[in-house]
Amino acid sequence: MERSLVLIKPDARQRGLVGTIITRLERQGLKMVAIKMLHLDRVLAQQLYAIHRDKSFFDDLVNYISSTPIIAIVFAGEKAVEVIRKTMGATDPARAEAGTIRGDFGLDIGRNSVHGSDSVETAEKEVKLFFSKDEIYT
Ligand code: IDP
Ligand code: MG
Repeated sequence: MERSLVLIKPDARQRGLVGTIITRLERQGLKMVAIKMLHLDRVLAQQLYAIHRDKSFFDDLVNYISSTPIIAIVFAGEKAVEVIRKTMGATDPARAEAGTIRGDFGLDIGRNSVHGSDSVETAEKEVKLFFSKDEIYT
């Protein structure tokens, strides 16, 4: 079964949107197989966003995601990566469609409420960054 990593970012957790976001994803038929709350250290934040290392917004991104605790979740399901990306909506909340998580709850491009892996390959890497094998249920 395909798996993907979802992070509920500081802005959404602080505003009490954790349950709402999980519900929206579960309603797509995705099954939660692992979950934890954690305060990212800068090293893990830099690993997660390594692909953006050379971007102008990299430091802001790392500072933000490691600013206050987040929720990390592994969802499993058919085409999980694609289903999650669609449910999240476009990266910039101003461009994300109504009815998507970012469209409805995102504040700006940095504080856009959720992270979701962008490919099956990335998903497997990201899941391993956050969870050990024995923390993931089948
Ligand atoms: P994604 O989260 O939709 O996969 P990415 O391009 O992988 O988007 O970027 C990772 C995160 O970096 C985004 O979720 C967003 O919070 C932030 N980001 C992306 N582009 C910009 C930008 O142009 N300015 C500021 N932050 C950005
Ligand atoms: Mg991405």
